[in-house]
Amino acid sequence: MRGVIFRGLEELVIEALGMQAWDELLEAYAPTGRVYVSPTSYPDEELFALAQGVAAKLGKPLTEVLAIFGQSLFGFLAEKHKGIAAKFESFEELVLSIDSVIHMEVKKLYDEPNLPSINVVKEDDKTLILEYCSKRKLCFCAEGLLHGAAQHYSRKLSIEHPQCMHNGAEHCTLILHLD
Ligand code: MNH
Ligand code: ZN
Repeated sequence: MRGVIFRGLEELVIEALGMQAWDELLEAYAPTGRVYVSPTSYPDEELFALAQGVAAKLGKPLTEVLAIFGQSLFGFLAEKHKGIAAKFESFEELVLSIDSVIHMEVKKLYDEPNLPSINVVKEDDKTLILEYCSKRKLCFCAEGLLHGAAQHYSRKLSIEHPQCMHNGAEHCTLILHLD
């Protein structure tokens, strides 16, 4: 995973738990002297270990921490890549463009990024169906990112997750219900 994702986690942890908590997590789960640089790649296991450490500190399940992280990560990425996120006039437009525009731009900015495959179809005025597939199985993080995007457009969103890679499915299905 890119440094930018670790920086997003760092920002959230410092905000929620303070600088010392982040230093303790680095000490426990990252190699000595680790500094996260946005365009550089670091091992996925390191991100999972840090997130697990955050979960332990908060006494919350990892899935919940990944969802909270995803939600704050949306704002962080949108701020960091203002041009990309500002292209879209609505939540629906943004979500329909994750693969074809947003992550396509990411591929131009970062050398060989590790991105999921995301397919979205519009079911009706209030419903989008999203299929998520990635060997990293970060579907809970994806849910959080979608909630962050909904917040950005002041939309009320609820998500069903009837099919999940964590239960052996070949992709996750997320049903997005808008008000
Ligand atoms: Mn996007 C990684 C989903 C919006 C830039 N993105 C990921 C991952 C998920 C994801 C899930 C984790 C990797 C994986 O699952 O295999 N991203 C989304 C969703 C939205 C989204 C559901 C909107 C909602 N992403 C954005 C926006 C940007 C962005 C906006 C920036 C403009 N995403 C990234 C980058 C990575 C990433 C950068 C990390 C790539 C890497 O580590 O190589
Ligand atoms: Zn899932």
